[in-house]
Amino acid sequence: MEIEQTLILVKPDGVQRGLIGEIISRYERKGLKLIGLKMLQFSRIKAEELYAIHKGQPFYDRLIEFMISAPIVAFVVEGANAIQLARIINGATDPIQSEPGSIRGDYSTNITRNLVHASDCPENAKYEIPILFSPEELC
Ligand code: 3AN
Repeated sequence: MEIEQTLILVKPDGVQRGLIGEIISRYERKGLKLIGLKMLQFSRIKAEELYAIHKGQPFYDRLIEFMISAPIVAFVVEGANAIQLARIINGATDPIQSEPGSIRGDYSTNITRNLVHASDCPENAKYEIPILFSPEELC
């Protein structure tokens, strides 16, 4: 069993819709440990750093504009298989495939405004967490 850390973001739509508590509580009740938490508004530079792997995709510009448009909540959770578990808790990117019971399955119909982000593999978690959290900000 691998103890992992992963970056979760409540995107601007999740903040605006009043779903911060609902989203965080799904991670807590699963048993993942919250080790860092903050609210912020992305600078364009940091949003582009986070989504560097998507540069060139047709949805890239829309994604960046959306992510910098309003405040987000960022948090880091830790636990056994946290990366894969977070993807299951969030649900599939495509709203037609996100299962009821997942955050996107329960609350989103839109592929861009899809409430949450979670790192998709250990390498990306190690790349993404330091973009938003210094080591001192993680407990
Ligand atoms: P996920 O957030 O499920 O890991 P990624 O990492 O493939 O999905 O994509 C990052 C973000 O880019 C998604 N959360 C979504 O907002 C946006 N996105 C991904 N694929 C598309 C697409 N085909 N059309 C529009 N937006 C997309």
